Amino acid sequence: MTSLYANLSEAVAAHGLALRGGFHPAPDDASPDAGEGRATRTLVLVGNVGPDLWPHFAPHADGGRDALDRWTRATIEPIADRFAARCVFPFDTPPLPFQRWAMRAEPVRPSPLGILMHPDHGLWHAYRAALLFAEAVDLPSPDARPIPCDTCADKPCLTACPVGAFSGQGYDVPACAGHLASPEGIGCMTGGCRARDACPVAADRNYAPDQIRFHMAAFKRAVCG
Ligand code: B12
Ligand code: SF4
Ligand code: SF4
Repeated sequence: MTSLYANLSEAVAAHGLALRGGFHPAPDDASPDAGEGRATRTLVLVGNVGPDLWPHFAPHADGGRDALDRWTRATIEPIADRFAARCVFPFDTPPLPFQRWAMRAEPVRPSPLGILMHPDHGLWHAYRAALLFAEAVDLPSPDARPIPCDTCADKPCLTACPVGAFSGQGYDVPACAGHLASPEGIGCMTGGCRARDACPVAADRNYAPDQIRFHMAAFKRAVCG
């Protein structure tokens, strides 16, 4: 018999999305309930990895605000209904702790850039939704691989930003935003974040150029207004 996880994986893959593991939440995981006041027994993450999402989403990139968030909601809600789950999103406010959940669900840890590093996908992945189940769902075996940052001696990601936004003191968002708003920021706007791009891990899983430009435009709107 095929498992619910396998069927769900197939349902999201039809839209260029991927299951990103799951876990059975404890009280300090801050999981929302599964709807109608029922506790969440299993939380499963949905996201995108490598270039797989873009061909599915690109026809819906309508130039309006939050196009990817709107598409995600329209895509995931019917799947959640079909599998008797409630869905929540990384763009919900106040923000839900998606990165903390990801560290419970799959072998990811913060890179020196802050965004999570995955051993197979490098920095080329993101989270799009969490499905909350009132019934326990069987999950794949835990994957406890270390992340490549642990053994990356040179850390080229830390020196590639033209304005030094990653100095070891965290991410200097105002410095990054100032650069993106200036004429010199064109390199980042068209080629993507230089720091993220400098990472050698899974370089062949980089997003397509159109997807890079789409995310950079959305990011600039978020940090520059
Ligand atoms: C606000 C926000 C931003 C802000 C501020 C980010 C910052 N570094 O200060 C801005 C607009 C600047 C931003 C920028 C970007 N973001 Co952003 N952002 C978010 C958002 C919406 C909320 C983050 C938050 O405040 N969480 C609050 C607490 C409640 O959640 P949390 O899981 O506990 O998160 C924190 C912990 O992970 C903690 N943390 C860090 N290290 C460690 C270590 C340990 C051991 C623990 C326990 C916790 C911990 O720091 C996290 C952030 O504060 C999340 C989506 C989400 N809901 O998580 C995306 C998110 C973090 N962003 C994401 C991305 C990809 C980006 C960008 C690359 C731009 C882009 N969209 O393409 C840049 C790069 C930022 C960078 N280098 O850090 C992805 C990261 C995916 C990944 N691989 O990790 C997320 C998860 C969105 C998504 N859809 O997947 N972002
Ligand atoms: S360059 Fe090295 S330290 Fe930086 S994100 Fe990539 S693997 Fe991690
Ligand atoms: S987008 Fe450009 S300015 Fe901003 S952190 Fe990345 S490399 Fe630096």
